[in-house]
Amino acid sequence: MTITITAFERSPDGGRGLARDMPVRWALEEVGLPYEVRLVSFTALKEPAHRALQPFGQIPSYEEGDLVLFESGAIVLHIAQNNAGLLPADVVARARAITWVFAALNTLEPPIFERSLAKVLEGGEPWYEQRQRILDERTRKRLGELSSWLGDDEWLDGAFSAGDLMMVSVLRRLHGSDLLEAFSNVAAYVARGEARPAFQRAFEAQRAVFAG
Ligand code: GTB
Repeated sequence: MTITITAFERSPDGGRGLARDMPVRWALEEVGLPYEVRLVSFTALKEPAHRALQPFGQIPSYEEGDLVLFESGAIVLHIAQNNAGLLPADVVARARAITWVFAALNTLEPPIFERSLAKVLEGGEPWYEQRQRILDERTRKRLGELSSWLGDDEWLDGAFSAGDLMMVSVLRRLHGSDLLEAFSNVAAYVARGEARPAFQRAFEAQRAVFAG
């Protein structure tokens, strides 16, 4: 069955793979599923045809036969639950891996996302520096906690899983700041994720859109 996802026709990140089609592409590459990409303009995102797939007028959406999904986390979990490679077979280990998907999206991402949003939306405000310091501190706290958990391990909870895929995807937003580099084991963890052949294929595919 053909899988079709949506992605930005012109991503504001200039091909750095920070938009949320990237974890979906990466998951599909990890499990070896072919997929097609429908590129959507900012105008088309808000039109009824796209909102029928993604109620909030955003990318990514995911179509597989009659099944339509949105929310990158739900899409990655769907892919992981129905194909080998991203979730362990053992029930307990599987539940732990799923827990890390939520930890990435619900615990790590909020301060990281808020920080990058503040830069774009509030960068010109007189109080921006002060706000940025607070958001940096919140981010640093979570990175410190993650760093302590990870220690010298390769991945968060045993073998590479959807939890690592989502965590690395979230942490990549910190590239260009000095926050990630302050936690050398976390920086090395992100680099390990980015070095995976499936990540590389996904990254090149989204970069080609921007270059093309
Ligand atoms: N919770 C949803 C999910 O996880 O799927 C959020 C989806 C979402 O935020 N989509 C964004 C979008 O479509 C693109 S990824 N925005 C358009 C709109 O809302 O009108 C967020 C994003 C955008 C740009 C960059 N960047 O340029 O670096 C990074 C991330």
